[in-house]
Amino acid sequence: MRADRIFFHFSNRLRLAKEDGGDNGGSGTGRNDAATITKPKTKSKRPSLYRVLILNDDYTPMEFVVLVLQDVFNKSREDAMRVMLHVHNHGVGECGIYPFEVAETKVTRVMDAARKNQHPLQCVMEKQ
Ligand code: TYC
Repeated sequence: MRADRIFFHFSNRLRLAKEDGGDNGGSGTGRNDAATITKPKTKSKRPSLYRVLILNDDYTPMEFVVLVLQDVFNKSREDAMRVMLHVHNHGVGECGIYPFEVAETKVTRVMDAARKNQHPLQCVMEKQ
């Protein structure tokens, strides 16, 4: 750092430390110029989570379901195959758990893909 930059840097730190530690309402300790983290006044709530499920039917091709699981739910080919076979054998299966709007978007993407390809595949979400 150049000499004038070093001077500026330290004089600025000193100024900030004085303001911070003085009697002027600053809340810090004056030890550094980092931003003060204050506790939010309102309680923040964790978002409710939703399970996205796909349902079995007799007509949607297995390969289509696997591709949808890979594309919409970012599953590996192996995981997608496992979920698809679970749904095929048990009637319903979980694709993932997400906050409301993410779950809603995924359901819409699956239903749109199914409709476009004229498959009866159904996808739903339920509050966890
Ligand atoms: N049961 C379908 C078939 O035999 C395959 C299938 C699997 C369909 C999972 C939907 O969610 C599903 N072609």
